[in-house]
Amino acid sequence: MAADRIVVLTGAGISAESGLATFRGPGGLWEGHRLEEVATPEAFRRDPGLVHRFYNARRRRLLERDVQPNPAHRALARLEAEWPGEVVLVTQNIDDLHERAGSRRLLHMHGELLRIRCEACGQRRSCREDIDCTDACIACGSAGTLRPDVVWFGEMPHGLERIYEALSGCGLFLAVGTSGQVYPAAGFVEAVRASGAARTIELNLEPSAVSRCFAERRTGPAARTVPALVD
Ligand code: BJW
Repeated sequence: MAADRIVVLTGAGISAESGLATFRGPGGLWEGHRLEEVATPEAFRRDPGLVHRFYNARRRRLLERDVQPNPAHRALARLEAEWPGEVVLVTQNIDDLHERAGSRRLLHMHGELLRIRCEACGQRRSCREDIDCTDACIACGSAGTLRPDVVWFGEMPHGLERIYEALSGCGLFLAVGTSGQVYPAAGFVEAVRASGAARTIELNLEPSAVSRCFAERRTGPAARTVPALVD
């Protein structure tokens, strides 16, 4: 049964051809900053205005008409619909392009851009507008306590127990468009290899930090390599 399970891990590279910037490298989202210094709860406390402006801009970009799922997102949705076994899609991305492409069994391990949460009462809600650091929470009325519902460095990613359960004994593990620089996601391939004889395939434009851990590699843009693998 588990050997029929496919686990797919996606990263920023899968959404690049939909018009969303990746993090690292030239033109990356945090160019000129050390990502580990800005994507942290401490950075948010230091300068909440800057962090809100950054996520407001990304939220607005995500909601622009030209940002749409690309053939890679759609191929993974088809895989879920058509594979007779189980497909578990784990994304590090905070965009909603997998949902829009039709994926249903999806886990956002680093949170979601279109959600905010209140640090005072914990309420989470969907959000498609700009957030200001003085805005009040509609549930508890506290002002200045809203933050993007995303996972920064030093915070616990979502769903890890379910993810490791799915990885354990799966038949195929695919990693698409991720640089392999952020843990625990970068360690998933090792966990799979340690737990059984799964086939492991990396799809990326270039070698990642963990390429050597994969048995197979497909090089090229995800919008080409993912449909070629799935169909
Ligand atoms: C294409 C393409 C095309 C481009 N087609 N491909 C073990 C060892 C060392 C350190 C740690 C460790 N375990 C934990 C840590 C600490 C830390 C960490 O990893 N640090 C590293 C710097 C080493 N990890 C954490 O803190 C994590 N939490 C944790 O481990 O909790 C456990 C714990 C907590 C507390 C106490 C005790 C234990 C949390 C990590 C959170 C990461 N958050 C971010 C921001 C999310 C919100 C947002 O989006 O703004 O997540 S950082 C950023 O990096 C974002 C991404 O999801 C993540 C990964 O980036 P990704 O997707 O790989 O993008 P890029 O840009 O790096 O790469 C793009 C790739 O695509 C490239 O390879 C291109 O080639 C490719 N590409 N175009 C195909 N068309």
